[in-house]
Amino acid sequence: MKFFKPPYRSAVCCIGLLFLLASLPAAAALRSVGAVVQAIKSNEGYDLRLSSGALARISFVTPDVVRVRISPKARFEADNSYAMAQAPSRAKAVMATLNGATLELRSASGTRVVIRKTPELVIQIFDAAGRLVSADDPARPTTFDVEEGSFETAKLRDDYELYYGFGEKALPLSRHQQQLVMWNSDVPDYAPGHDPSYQAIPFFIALHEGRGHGLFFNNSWRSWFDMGKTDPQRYRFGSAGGELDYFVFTGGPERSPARVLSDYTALTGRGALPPLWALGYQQSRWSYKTQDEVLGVAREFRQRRIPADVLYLDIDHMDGFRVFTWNPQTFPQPGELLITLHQQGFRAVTIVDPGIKKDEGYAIYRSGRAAGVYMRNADGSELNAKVWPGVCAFPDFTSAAARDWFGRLYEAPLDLGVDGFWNDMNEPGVFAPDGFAKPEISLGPQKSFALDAQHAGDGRPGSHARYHNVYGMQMARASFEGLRRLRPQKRPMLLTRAGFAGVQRYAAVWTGDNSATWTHLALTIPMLTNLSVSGVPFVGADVGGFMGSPSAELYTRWLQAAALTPYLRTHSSDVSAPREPWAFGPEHERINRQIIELRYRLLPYLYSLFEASERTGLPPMRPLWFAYPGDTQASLVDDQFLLGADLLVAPVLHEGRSERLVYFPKGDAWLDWDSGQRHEGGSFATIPAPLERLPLFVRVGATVPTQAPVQHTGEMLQSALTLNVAWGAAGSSDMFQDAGEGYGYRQGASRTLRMMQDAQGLRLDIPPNAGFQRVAAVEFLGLESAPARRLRVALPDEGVKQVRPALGQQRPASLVPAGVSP
Ligand code: MIG
Repeated sequence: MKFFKPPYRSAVCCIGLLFLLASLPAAAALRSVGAVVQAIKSNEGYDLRLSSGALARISFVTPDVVRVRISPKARFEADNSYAMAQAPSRAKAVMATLNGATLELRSASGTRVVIRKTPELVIQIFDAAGRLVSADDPARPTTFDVEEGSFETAKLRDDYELYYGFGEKALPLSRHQQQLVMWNSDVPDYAPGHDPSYQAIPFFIALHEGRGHGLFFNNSWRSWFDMGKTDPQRYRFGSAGGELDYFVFTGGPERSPARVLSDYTALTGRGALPPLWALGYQQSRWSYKTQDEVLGVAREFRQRRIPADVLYLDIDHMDGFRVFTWNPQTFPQPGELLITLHQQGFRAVTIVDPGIKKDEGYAIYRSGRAAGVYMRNADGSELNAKVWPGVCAFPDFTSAAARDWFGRLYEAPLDLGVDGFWNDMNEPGVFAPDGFAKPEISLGPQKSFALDAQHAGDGRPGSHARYHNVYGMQMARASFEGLRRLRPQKRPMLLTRAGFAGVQRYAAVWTGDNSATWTHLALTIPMLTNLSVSGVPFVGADVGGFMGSPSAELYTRWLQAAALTPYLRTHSSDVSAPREPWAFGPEHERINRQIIELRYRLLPYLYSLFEASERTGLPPMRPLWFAYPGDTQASLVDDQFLLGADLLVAPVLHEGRSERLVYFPKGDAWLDWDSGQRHEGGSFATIPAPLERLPLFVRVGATVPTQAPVQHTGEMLQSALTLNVAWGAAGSSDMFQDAGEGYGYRQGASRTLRMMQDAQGLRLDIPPNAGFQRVAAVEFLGLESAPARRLRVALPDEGVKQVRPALGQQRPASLVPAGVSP
């Protein structure tokens, strides 16, 4: 690594500094932090007084998580980050003076922060094994523009260090040599490479020589990162305002990406288990325009026996786009519509935008004004901007009173029977003053509130420049908390377009207005896996691409690629051709049905992953590098992903293909889900993939539950489970079951089955069945014997403790009942 080591190269540093100073206009108030003049123990950690007058505060959140804050005015705000799930914990640390020039802060685990005092503060972080994790660039000390409030800092990097995360970015898989801007933006029809996008999450996981670490920049202003683009020797980040406050996640002794993400989500929160139905197939369009049209779509799904759980009502269901109203002409009986949908096993999700039509005849507008919940301009007047309804006012979601007011509005649709909600336009996006004529405006930061608009900031009043990036997640919070209060027995199903670090506590996220192109299909994997490793587990992209109309082939391939992504919804724009799974002719309808059936077959597995995600912060959808950080070949694979630890998904992402190259990550062997054929880890293979086939592989040693196909999740209880054993290595898997709704599982109303494979066979630990889906069979994949690589063994009851696959012979496998020790 090119990281510096003592003795420090102060000459290089001074030249760097001179160069920096020389390049600045004389009047700029840019100031570097200076040398450490005094170290004082504070109740958070250690405070370092700096010669510039600034104050640095270094502390441990846990023994493996370091927090660094630097304030040019030597004043820190009390923690109020919207990102954090709660105030960060504190871990003990001991300060020692190494020599006159160096201090060292050490945690209980042996993680060390080495502080060089002169000529400029330089911070290096080492893991417990003494390996360098992160180091300030001595040539580019942290600098502040005291007048403007902006600042930046720089860290050394190695050419081979890769970066993942940063939320939702239409960028390549690894963000090395990329510049990224954190500014939530409504970017319809975004081109691949366009940045910023709908969701800024200033967190990344770095990967270098198989080891991970993470950094979270706790700042909601417009911030930026340059991950070695300007200069491959260093990465830099900074912000237009606020505090320099960041957390370095060392990854603990294991230095694994999983550990980094677990520590990051311990700080910013974890996505809660959604209701089971929210994992089913969902059908949307902008818009199903009448209640009869909606009923027609529902009927078609059931008649054609294409499984589906959810139908969406986009903005046209409203009366003149007034949120929480219904169009009396086109949706005259919404209550009856919802009853009929429920009878057919469907749930309904309606869209809710933040803009409240400024209309004296609209009770909700008047109520918000009376309650004083709307955003204000700098001069104190009500902030107004045009969106779908015309001129609107906007709740200030950084005010508890506004969130409470908004949350209560959900009572009416809940009473009618609406099951879930969809928060759109909450970057916030408003119509550009000149319409969509100028792309630089329609895709630019001007398409939002003025930077000097006022927010309450929950007791810390501030400008929109400060709170823009949290507006969307605070809207989702208002919705989520409202739903929790109104229906305490139900898990909210909420979808949001904008968000910030911590958005996972409130909502699922979709990647906005993508396009019906093959390029956009391929982009879904880097986008969704990077969102996943940014702490957001429930993610998806509009199937088929929102803008435009996909060919039959593109739609089918897209559905296939999305079938095993966490959130699965077909959605399209107001001018797209019809896009129901049957809209592309009978041959495609048959294949599309099979794809959705595969999703439903694997729902018990996917559901278990969500339950684990609530406990661990590990996302269901994972990039290969995340699970196999030591496998260099895996680090840039952007056209495959893992679903949990056990399934490898390799969709076809290009037109006209009937096969594709698949990489099998090192350290595990893999079985073809369909043929049972074995592939060794670290190898490539060309896999046949005609239109009807999704290349899917299961990790040898794992056991993956499946169910017989159902038409919707409401039928699952009647459908029995099969445990699919990927035969050939010791290993174990768990499966979680509960009621699929409500919070009983947090009080023990659940069970977790454990399936363990060893040379003897499959050992089963199946707790008593308190009304859950029954396990009816075990199926072994990957057997070498004739006549097939697959062997199905029916389980007479769940009391069976062990199943032996009877290797090498065709006789039935043997069962060992409960109570008989193997
Ligand atoms: O200005 O509600 O991304 O999913 O269909 C467009 C209409 C507003 C943007 C969302 C899209 C939705 C559409 N909305």
